[in-house]
Amino acid sequence: MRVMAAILFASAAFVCFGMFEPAYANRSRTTPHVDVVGNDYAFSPLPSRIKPGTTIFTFANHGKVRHELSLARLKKGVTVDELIAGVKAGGRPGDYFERSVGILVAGPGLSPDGKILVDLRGGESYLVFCNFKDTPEAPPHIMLGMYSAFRAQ
Ligand SMILES: [Cu+2]
Repeated sequence: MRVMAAILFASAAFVCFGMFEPAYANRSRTTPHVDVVGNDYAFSPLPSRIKPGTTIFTFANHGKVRHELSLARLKKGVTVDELIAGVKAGGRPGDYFERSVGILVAGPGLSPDGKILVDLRGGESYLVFCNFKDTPEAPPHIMLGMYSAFRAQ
């Protein structure tokens, strides 16, 4: 349990790394990045707000099953609570998206080779989620709490 708390703390720290560059920094070398860690079945906490503009998302799977980091921009006015309620009622997450931005997939204990480079739009809300299932009958991981949202602001 103590090890788990340490991992979660470290994960939260990674999310902030590189996001608050000083004004004098060389922008071409310091594209802000958000390093997201996935566990069974949650993502490391994301900031509720992330600065708009070019941003890199990375993914590391610290869990024991395969996970994805799926990043989507929500339709205007849609809240995460509405989306989750809609999915619980049998809807698909995509019904609430303006656009799917990108997907990273990683097996247990692994990171994908790629990253997501996204131009975050100011005033828009984004969802990070995993829609994988452990078995065809099991609920998708988003229903187990594997999602996190933020606003580009
Ligand atoms: Cu998952």
